Amino acid sequence: MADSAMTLSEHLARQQPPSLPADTPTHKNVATVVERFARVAVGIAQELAHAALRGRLGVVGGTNVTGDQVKKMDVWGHEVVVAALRESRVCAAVISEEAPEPVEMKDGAGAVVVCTDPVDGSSNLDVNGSVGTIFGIRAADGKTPAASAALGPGTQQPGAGYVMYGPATTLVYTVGTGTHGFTLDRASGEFRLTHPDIRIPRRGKVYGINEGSGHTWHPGQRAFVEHLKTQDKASGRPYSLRYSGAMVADVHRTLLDGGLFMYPADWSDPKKPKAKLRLLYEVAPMGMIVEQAGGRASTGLERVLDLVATEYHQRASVILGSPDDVAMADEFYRR
Ligand code: FDP
Repeated sequence: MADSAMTLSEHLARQQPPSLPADTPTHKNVATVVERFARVAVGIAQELAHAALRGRLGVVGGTNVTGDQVKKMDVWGHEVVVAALRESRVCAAVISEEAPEPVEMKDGAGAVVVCTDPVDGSSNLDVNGSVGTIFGIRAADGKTPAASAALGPGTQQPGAGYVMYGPATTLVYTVGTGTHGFTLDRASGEFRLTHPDIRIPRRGKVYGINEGSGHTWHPGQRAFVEHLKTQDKASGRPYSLRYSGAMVADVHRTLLDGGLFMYPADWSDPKKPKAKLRLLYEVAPMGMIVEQAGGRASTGLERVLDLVATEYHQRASVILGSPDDVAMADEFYRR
């Protein structure tokens, strides 16, 4: 099967994205970005496999702009992703978790702005757990700084994707024509189509959340998780809890098996709820991927793709997954 399945490039060439506003980049530019991420992912997967042997595990010291401890692989991942996107010549700017300011690319043709978390879930690195790369694509608008074009709602993304580095390296992308999954054939270095047109189950049996923070949640969130844990055979409860601590791995499981991935905000001060995950390069791309698979992505109070970013490293809460499960979560927030 592996050798005959369609390659990522062949698949991208067959997509006909829905018509987008005139200022959106061409499908070719968006496809170029997806292919660049695929190419760089082959190198990241290899580096991850040998990181302990090459002294690449551990922290560099210091925290990034969003306050996370920076790992050596975070810095290396940022450098290789930015270099690959620069070389593609279709990027006007890159917004990366590991750079306080966007990287402007004046030498490129500049059709797109890419938002990325090059190595997401990096607290899993030192324990040989799964990690990922997430990217969201935005149309450049010719203005300076170019990165400011990314400050719109997630509905304006012409494409998004992620790579999961687990037992296999998997790439999942959407350009608005469904959500499609590919597996890296390590022998040839090609990503081949293994999960065409992923459809998330309408309802699941699993939820993923950091329950240790339960005391900080919105009352609706607390009541909802209690509901999921309460036994009721007729409605398939209790749900099981699965949480890897890496967004990519938790979203990937949710996409394939259904259920929920949730990272709610800290509502300890209800006047200033504090979210953790980042809107431009975590929540919005994953929101598009899940919606394109027939799922939903919400904050509990609104659709995440309608959230408008005003800052590059803005945070947002997220409840994503099976449409009926997310609708149920929204209902608990409204009560
Ligand atoms: P990490 O801090 O390890 O980089 O992006 C942040 C993220 O991982 C997500 O990948 C993950 O879902 C979440 O944080 C885990 O946070 P908690 O440790 O607070 O559960």
